[in-house]
Amino acid sequence: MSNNETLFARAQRSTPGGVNSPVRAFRSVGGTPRFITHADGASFWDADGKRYIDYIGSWGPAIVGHAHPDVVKAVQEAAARGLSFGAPTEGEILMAEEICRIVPSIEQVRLVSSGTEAAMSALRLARGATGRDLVIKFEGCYHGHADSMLVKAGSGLLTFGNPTSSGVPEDFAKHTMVLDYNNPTQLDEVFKKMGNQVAAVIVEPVAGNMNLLPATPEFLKAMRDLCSQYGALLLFDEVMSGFRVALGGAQSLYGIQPDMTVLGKVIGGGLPVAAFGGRADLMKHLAPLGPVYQAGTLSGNPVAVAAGMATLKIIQKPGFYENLTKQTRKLIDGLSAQAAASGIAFCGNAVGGMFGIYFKDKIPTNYTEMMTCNKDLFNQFFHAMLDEGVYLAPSAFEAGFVSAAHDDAVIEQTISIAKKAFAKLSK
Ligand code: KE4
Repeated sequence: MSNNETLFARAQRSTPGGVNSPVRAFRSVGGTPRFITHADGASFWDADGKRYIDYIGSWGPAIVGHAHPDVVKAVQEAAARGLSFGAPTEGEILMAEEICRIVPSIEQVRLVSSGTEAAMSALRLARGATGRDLVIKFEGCYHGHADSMLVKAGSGLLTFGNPTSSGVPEDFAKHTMVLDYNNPTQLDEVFKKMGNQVAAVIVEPVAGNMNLLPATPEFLKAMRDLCSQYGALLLFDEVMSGFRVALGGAQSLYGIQPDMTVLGKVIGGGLPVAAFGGRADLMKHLAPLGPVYQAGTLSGNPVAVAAGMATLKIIQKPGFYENLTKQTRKLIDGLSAQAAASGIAFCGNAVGGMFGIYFKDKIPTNYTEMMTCNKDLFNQFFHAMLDEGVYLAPSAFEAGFVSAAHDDAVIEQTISIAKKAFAKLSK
């Protein structure tokens, strides 16, 4: 047995599925999860001492590369001053000011410890500020595991959602409506019928939880206009796209101003920091100022904030995003060329430092098209790459992530490994 297999067997005795987050269990791709011992730059190593080029980067946070010396130093210095105080610190002010400066739609921001917590709190605030209950989300988008977000589309257009998870009461799901991503006509139809009941529309403006699927500009513009017209709030969930597709996130690429934004991942640099923020007139409803309660023991944790601030400093260096975008595009173009040479139906897409690969002849533009990607071919490709030391997201329906440490040598090595992997695929 490999050390990974031994560790996985042992882990399953004390933790459900042997993991602390389901996607890590490799259930979508099969096989044994790799237990990581350490990471550096674009790579990490498993319990058998094998090196991998890492394309998940902790699902986004490791944008400057693993164990970046400036980030490690900031964490060490902060930790030496104490790990957590349960009292305000200057570092939290500096991070809040930095977020408000980088994302102009955010006038005030509250720090929390996970994307789930940030999205859940933002939705509660939207309901408290509008006095309305109904929330609209879109199929394929993921906003963390709060009860009201674990909902799938109802049977008919105007029927309310049904839980996707056991343990979520029907009553919780009925205030969530699930519509089609990139379908502005349907959204318009729903708003015409019940727009004045909608507290908020929450969307991943560049979706990454059904694989990479960018919103069309028309979709986001319709959303913005309808929310403004009917007094609903537009929430951009930029936990994944924030500081990833561009410094200012997807909202800076599309030029659309949401009422609130949910952030996470990159702003913690790998430690637990997430945030929600937006118009000051909305944020004033939050405790201790207003009646919408929200709290957290480790919110704004000084060591996590230190990691985040060090990361935000690095990503603001001149040329950071130009380079990240160039390297990500180089990866996608190289993989596509190798797939074509092998006669495999494959295509790829990229937005900034985020990418999607699809075993399909054209880039999907909605959830239905995404679901027709060849999952079996992806799984074969995933393992052929993993065996040769390239670690992709362990699911055909997740996005991939490039870091500043993915230089030309790393990208070229990945592409040459992919050439062999494509050749192995059964057509
Ligand atoms: P967390 O609670 O996992 O910090 O954030 C939830 C979340 C919210 N919104 C978006 C757009 C997200 O992508 C996420 C989390 N993303 C997943 C990746 N598919 C995290 C990986 C995992 O669940 O282990």
